[in-house]
Amino acid sequence: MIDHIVPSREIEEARAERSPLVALESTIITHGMPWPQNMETALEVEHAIRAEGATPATIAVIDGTLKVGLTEGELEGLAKSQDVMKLSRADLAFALAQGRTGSTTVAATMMAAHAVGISVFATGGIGGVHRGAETSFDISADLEELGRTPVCVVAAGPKALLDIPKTLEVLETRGVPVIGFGTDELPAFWSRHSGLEAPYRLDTADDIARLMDVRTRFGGHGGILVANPVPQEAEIPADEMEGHIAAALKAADADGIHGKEVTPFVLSKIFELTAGRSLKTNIALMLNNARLAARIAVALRKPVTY
Ligand code: PSU
Ligand code: MN
Repeated sequence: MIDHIVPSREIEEARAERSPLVALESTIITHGMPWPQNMETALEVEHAIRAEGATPATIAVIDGTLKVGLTEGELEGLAKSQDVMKLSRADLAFALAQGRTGSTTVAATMMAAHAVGISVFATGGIGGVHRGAETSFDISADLEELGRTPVCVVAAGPKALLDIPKTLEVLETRGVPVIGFGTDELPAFWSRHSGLEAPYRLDTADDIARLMDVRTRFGGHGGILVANPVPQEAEIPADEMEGHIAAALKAADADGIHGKEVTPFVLSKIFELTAGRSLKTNIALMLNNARLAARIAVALRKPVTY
């Protein structure tokens, strides 16, 4: 894969200086948020990471090249496009081989980040086990990737449209530590509460860096999921969200939506049903995750003490 990756000059310099880097995905830009909020958020997120002393590395495939670190023009091209591919592990090589343009999901972003030595990544919410997976078998490749690729993913929990208990079970099976950041409860993306206990709790970026350092000493280890609750003032309570989620899932079913289209469809339906409030929450949690990821990346560059 490394032959197909082109890091930007800024990313090359940051790597040479061993300065802290944070990977960012692009599916949230192309399939997760509408224009122009997607572009505004992408820029704000990069700014928030710089303000913490780290360098943002947004990842996407542009005309068959896997780019790490995008120009503002490239970001805008993606944010405005209607027809770019959504690339997970199964799609990445195809897009590169065919010279296509596409955004990377959590899974594909983890692959690219790891290939260039970036070990911290901020997203909104990871994919997981969909409700009804016992018949549809729809389980996001994000979980498989967390099980195999050593990158720390900072998210506001699994997206609440999923089956969260089953998602936690699969993460445990795949050997992925799930850490509630500053909370005993697993957050549920738009809401701070899921009613489920987080397997572990840590309260500082240094603690997360120490966990990553210890895990690096294991052979063949995968990723870590840091579940960072949405800020209180931006949250939509879980009982309120549940009605919107049920309605959006019903609409997806009625429209025959399946496979990789489910998540983008449901997110945009929920945006309509909440009259845009879900998007404000998504933006707030994304910024919150970017800041924490940057702090972890900075903490990783300090000597670890035991
Ligand atoms: N976080 C968001 N919005 C998103 C996503 C994450 O706030 O749209 C994207 C990520 O790229 C994640 C994908 O990998 O949704 C999950 O898609 P699927 O369920 O098809 O695996
Ligand atoms: Mn799926």
